[in-house]
Amino acid sequence: MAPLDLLDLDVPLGDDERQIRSVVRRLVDERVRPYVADWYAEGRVPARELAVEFGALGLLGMHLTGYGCAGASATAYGLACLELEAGDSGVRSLVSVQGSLAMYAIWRYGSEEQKQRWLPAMAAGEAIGCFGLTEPDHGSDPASMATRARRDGTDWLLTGGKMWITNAPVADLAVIWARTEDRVRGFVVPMDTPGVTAREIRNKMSLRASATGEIVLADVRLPADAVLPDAAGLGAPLSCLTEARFGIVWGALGAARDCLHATLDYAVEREQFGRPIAGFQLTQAKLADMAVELQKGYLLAVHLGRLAEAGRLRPEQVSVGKLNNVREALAIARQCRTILGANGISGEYPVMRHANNLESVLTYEGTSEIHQLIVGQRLTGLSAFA
Ligand code: TGC
Ligand code: FAD
Repeated sequence: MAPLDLLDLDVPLGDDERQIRSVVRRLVDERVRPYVADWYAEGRVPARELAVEFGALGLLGMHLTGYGCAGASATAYGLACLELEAGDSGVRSLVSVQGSLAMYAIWRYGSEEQKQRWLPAMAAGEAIGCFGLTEPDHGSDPASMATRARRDGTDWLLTGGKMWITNAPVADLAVIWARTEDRVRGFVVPMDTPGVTAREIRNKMSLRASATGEIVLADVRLPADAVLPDAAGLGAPLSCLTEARFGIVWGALGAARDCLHATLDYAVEREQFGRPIAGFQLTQAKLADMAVELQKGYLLAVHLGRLAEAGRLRPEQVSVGKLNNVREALAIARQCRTILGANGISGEYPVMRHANNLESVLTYEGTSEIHQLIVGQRLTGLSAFA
């Protein structure tokens, strides 16, 4: 975190964790930072190239074991997410969706055959996955999904559609969640299966360095072994979300840190009324408050990481982290923008890009309201969802 590290936050980290962080930070400095403003402006990301490079470094499915995955600690995975998102939330999303959603679903719920077929290629970045839960009419409430899977002999027929799916336009496979006669089940769907189409969603004002798409499923015929055998019920996709939300708890801090770095540099250099704006008390109050929030968010993330490593992390604890860290990261990004004045809205600085990205991060993987309700349910024992 240095030079924003007021609390010696590295103390609880192991050598391997610091090393992974350094490697990812260097990768982001070399392969993301110099180009990302252009990708963002042009609304594109070289997903395939990046996936292969990330795969070579073991970043894809890095917290999973076997099948070519690195088997890193939860904290190491979190640190990698932080560094990736310091580059851009879209780049972290590419890695989250691949590792925590698509690969995790297959790793946790797939057959041995499915794992052998997909996971090594996905870990290497040679196959890109996406995760289709959200639908045009069902976002926060996936239990109401309209996508259906029905039996036709031994085959499955999939009908419906998924919306806002990260990586869909560039994916080789999708993990699609659909309602069968009795419960929600997951299917591994190669994107070249007849009846599957993916359309890129254009004109996004946020997460522009990320490919987002709509998937249409028109009577898609799948063999019997396309179903994830161990995924039965909505708990299966929701458990995948817990994995990805954990990465976001960390990632959001990276975007905030990058904003604060840029802003500190700027405030020290920029002079008004004959002195650096960093010397004004009002600016220092903003900087101090933001640095304090960043440190608190980091301590929370490390705590959740250690709970995960002890096998004790509960979904509502991840909600505490996602709710707090994304909300605070967005507040930091917006506050940083004020310190940059007019330059705050310029693409020459990363601040507005991060702020815009964090608007998506606030919404995806469970909106902040949904996480408030999850925490509220835990506190009161009462569900306020419906
Ligand atoms: P509910 O009755 O509460 O739960 C159904 C079953 O699931 C279990 N469960 C979980 N298990 C693991 N992890 C979790 N986080 C879980 N949450 C619930 C639960 O125990 C139950 O099990 P069982 O055995 O009793 O059946 O379900 P509900 O229908 O009332 O919904 C609860 C709610 C609203 C919290 C849930 O639907 C929700 O989280 N909604 C938000 C949807 C969401 O986050 N979508 C994200 C889509 S993916 C995405 O956005 C990717 S963005 C790209 C990127 O990550 O970078
Ligand atoms: P809605 O559910 O319609 O919510 C709209 C508003 O109503 C929100 O403020 C919400 O908090 C509020 N609200 C809803 N229900 C309640 C309630 N019970 N009480 C109080 N307030 C409520 N999905 C995937 O499956 N895979 C992906 O890869 C993926 N990638 C994404 C990438 C991007 C860039 C974005 C923006 C979204 C992505 N999503 C993905 C979808 C994302 O998960 C959903 O947008 C999110 O879950 C919210 O659903 P919604 O947009 O339909 O909003």
